[in-house]
Amino acid sequence: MKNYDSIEHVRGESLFVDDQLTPIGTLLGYVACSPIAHGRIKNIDMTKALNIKGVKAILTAKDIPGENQIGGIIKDEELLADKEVHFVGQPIAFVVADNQIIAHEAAELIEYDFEKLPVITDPRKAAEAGELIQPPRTFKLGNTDEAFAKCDFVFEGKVESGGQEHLYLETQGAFAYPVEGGGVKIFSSTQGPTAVQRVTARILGIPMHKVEVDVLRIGGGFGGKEDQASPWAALAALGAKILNKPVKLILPRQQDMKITGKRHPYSSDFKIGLNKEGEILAYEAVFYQNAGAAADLSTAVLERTLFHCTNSYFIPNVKATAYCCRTNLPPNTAFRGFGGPQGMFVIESAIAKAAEEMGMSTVEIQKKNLLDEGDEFPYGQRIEHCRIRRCFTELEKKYNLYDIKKRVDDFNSSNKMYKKGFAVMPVTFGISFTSTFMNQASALVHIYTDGSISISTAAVEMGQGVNEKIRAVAQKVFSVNSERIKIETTNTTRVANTSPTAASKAADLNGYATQKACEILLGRLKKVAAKELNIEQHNNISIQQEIIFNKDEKTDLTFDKLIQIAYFDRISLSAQAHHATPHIHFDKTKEKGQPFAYHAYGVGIVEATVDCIRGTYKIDSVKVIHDFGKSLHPVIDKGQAEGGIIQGIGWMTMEEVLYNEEGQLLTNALSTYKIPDIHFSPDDIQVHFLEDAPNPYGPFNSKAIGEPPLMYGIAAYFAIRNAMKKFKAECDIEFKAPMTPERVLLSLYQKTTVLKPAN
Ligand code: MTE
Ligand code: LUZ
Ligand code: MOS
Repeated sequence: MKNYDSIEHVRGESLFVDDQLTPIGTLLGYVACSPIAHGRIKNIDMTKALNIKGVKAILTAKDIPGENQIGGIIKDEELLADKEVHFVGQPIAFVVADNQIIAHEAAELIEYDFEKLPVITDPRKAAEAGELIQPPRTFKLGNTDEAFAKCDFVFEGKVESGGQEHLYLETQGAFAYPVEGGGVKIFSSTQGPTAVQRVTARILGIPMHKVEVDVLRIGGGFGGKEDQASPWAALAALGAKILNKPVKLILPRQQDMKITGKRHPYSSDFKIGLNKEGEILAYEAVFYQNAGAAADLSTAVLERTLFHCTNSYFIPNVKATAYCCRTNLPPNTAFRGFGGPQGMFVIESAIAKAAEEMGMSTVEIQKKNLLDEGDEFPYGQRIEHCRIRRCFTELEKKYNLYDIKKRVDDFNSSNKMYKKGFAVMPVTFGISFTSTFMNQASALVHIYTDGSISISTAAVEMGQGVNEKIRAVAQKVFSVNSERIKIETTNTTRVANTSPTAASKAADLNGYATQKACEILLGRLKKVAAKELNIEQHNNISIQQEIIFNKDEKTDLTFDKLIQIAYFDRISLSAQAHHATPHIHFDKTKEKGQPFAYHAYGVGIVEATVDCIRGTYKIDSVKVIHDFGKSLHPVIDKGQAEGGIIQGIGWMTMEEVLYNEEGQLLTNALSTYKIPDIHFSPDDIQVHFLEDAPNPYGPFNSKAIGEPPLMYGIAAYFAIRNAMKKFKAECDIEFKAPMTPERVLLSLYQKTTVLKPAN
């Protein structure tokens, strides 16, 4: 169960964009960016910059031969700002020089004359000012007004969740060179090679077939390179095309942090109604999403917030409205969970508030309202193969919640200044791109005459192990040694019209396409073998570990020999196949449909200890039962769960993206933006696979894993909150994440100066 990539990573042998050998004469680029968040460009003076020796060109909007437009869903974003700038860090000019130091120096010498315009950074203020990227959307089930009137308890509240920096190890970048006929070849660190191809073709004013994009692997993406890798590739291509030279652009870390978008911060309101028993009868939520200065993927992210606004619960009466608010921040973008986590944090806050006010346990309310088979989501889909209760039950079997509570209570009664808390987080996450058309992929498989196999798909390897999963699929079909199988780079000339590697769907979509293509080849090979062995029924032929079998009898024929025979028989040893997820649809005019092929399920418990004098805390343990389906690669899947959990805990606790009122990013380095390191990570992370849980909608019964585990991290906020309540029961703690140590202290001590331990 080795993941071959990790061996090369450790040896430093894996290549990323900046490691690839480039021709002598390759030029380096640097992006000159807006220093202000909103204004009109009155003049750009490049005299001083152009005088620097080694500067080859400074390109602006006027140099773009095609359309100066990079917007994916909505065409509202320029590659290089022409007349106005809308956020600090918006690209205005592209400096190309002999090396990056010169390019950077020249960029600093460009002088701008702006007429400043008002800056909005707050999504609620943007909504008030009518700065909406699209009209608000509402998902509805039942009738909340009638239902609230019948509730024994109704609570309202406000919830805030912050942004999150992707912090992929490899920063954004691309290398491009001109090719014969006016085209370009691009090596990009992107999750979406086709997005890069489309945007570059538009910028250069050439057809897509003149742009070839190749991705070997990327050093992490986490959503940050689903759409936002395109501008850097387009700039490198623009430089290459205009100067007729190879051009490389790698964003330095601080610039990457400053100018690229992040997870969307949300500000939300909730209203929850329950009966005395703790059943949730009605729920309303209003989400204000901070989209930043352009749409990017915000409208799709917002939609997923609505899809996941009730998390793992069945609520008969729901009304959720979401606003996509335009502000003067860098356009925010996809980030693991894609708006789902933001929606789930709000319903979990509403439940926590209800539990606190009603004097019930949160877990009791959570459990009482879990989804059952056939329950309807506010978007019309009824849940099938629902495993959320099974996960809950299994978790309780493994870890007696009463024992945990007792242990925590015992600790709290014998400690004055340190307090412990725990929280449970169920996760139900819809699997499919919510834009139905994106749920397609294809694969191209070649078998060479020496029996080695080459597989190209749309999937981009970004550390999530998708290549190993595709290899596993091919190996299962052919029953040959895995060393025979090579997963090729992701390339738009070999595999066209690809969806980005995103939505946790890469292994599903590309796995199915690979399976199909391999089965086509296997079918041909069986016929060749039957002929060779003089057997009538080619259906009786199988390959078992490199040997050809007739029924259950071993023959003398090996895979190598069979390939040779097929070749001399002039049988094609190449196959291409396409896969599209069946039975999914969504009607945006009604906001109803069946957007997801299936759901991912799991339940986690997080325990934390808070130092109530210093405000610091430790996440003690994370215990999870997760439905992995029948895993294609348990080592990778477990790693995905652990990584996602820690990333989720980071979002909820220590990772704080701060902008000042002028829209300047204050947390633009690792000194000011803290992410969980190995010392912060819980010593005890136990991820268990839900047993006997094949998924009929995944290749070989496997299940998507990339994003769902991030949401267990939400329990970290509530574990810390619960510990704080043990220190000071009457403490008014905002539903505001991240719960940084500063926020812990401010919450505990803002209103009273006298220490009053709760027990
Ligand atoms: N794991 C690593 N190591 N690096 C990444 O960039 N991205 C995550 C997840 N796991 C990511 C990762 C995100 S946001 C997604 S959508 C999925 O991987 C995408 O890959 P998959 O579809 O193959 O699961
Ligand atoms: N990207 C996308 C995604 O374009 N559509 C989605 O539904 C999605 N979901 C999760 C992550 N990325
Ligand atoms: Mo992941 S946010 O779908 O790239």
